[in-house]
Amino acid sequence: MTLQVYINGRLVPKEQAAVSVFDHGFLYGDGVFEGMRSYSGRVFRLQAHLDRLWESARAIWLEIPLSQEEMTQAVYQTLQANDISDGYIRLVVTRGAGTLGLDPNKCSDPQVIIIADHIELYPAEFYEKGLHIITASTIRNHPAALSPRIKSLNYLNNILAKIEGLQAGCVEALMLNHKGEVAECTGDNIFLVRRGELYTPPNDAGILEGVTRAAVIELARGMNLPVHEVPLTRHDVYVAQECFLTGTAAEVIPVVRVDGRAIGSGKPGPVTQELRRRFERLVREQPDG
Ligand code: PXG
Repeated sequence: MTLQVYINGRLVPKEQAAVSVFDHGFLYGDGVFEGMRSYSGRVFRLQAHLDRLWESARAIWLEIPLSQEEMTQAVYQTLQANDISDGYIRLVVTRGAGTLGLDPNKCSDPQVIIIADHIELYPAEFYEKGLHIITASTIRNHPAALSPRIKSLNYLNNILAKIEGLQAGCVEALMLNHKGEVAECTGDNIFLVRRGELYTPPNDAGILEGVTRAAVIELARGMNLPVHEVPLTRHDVYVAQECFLTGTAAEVIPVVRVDGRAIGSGKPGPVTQELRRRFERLVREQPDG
């Protein structure tokens, strides 16, 4: 069966789902997006993803031509049309077609696209053995240039860091912020365990406010595990007992080596494994929203 893509209120076969070459999303990366997952037919934390999409849009002066209720219906309609219960959902809102100039006022028709597909998971081995990552030399966008809190269609910053990681044989790469502090990875947030407590960079450290990150913080608090959202340096990473990443695609994934150094025992640690187990339970239990 051909994948059906939602575009501006219609479901069409993927070959027909297209935007104009004059779309400012294409010409300038002028738009916003979300990546979400559904588990057993329910979208995990849909409301949090919609809120982030709407905030990203507001930050770039883009009005989404749908209500959140309409977007919710469209998301489920797209999942059902493709008979997907465990999948990946990409929401994209572009500025729409305009002229070859920058002026967003010349764009009249924001494009709303929903793609629901089967998810490509990391191999089980990555979760059992843990990831090796490196620190990229490409830093996260300076917040005064383009706030990392905006999930915009311009991901070049992260793509350049991802290339550095791939060239070093790593599927993820650590990015620092403009102050040299630890920010996040190219598509995942980072956590450390030290003396049995959890550490993660704060929202103003130049990170995307991850939905998975927020869920893991809640889980940790439910385990009476103190969570510190504080600025971190690479030194903190190197001396941590455990390190793991969180993200919609990876969920909770252990990191066992950073820049060639073993983290803690060099094996996935007990806190990481317990949080991963609890997260797996949470995504299956979670009511809509
Ligand atoms: N940081 C960045 C820069 C991200 O892009 C996260 C952290 C994790 O956020 P969530 O809300 O997912 O916990 C992201 C999320 C992809 C892909 O296709 C990227 C993300 C999510 C899903 C898929 O590479 N980025």
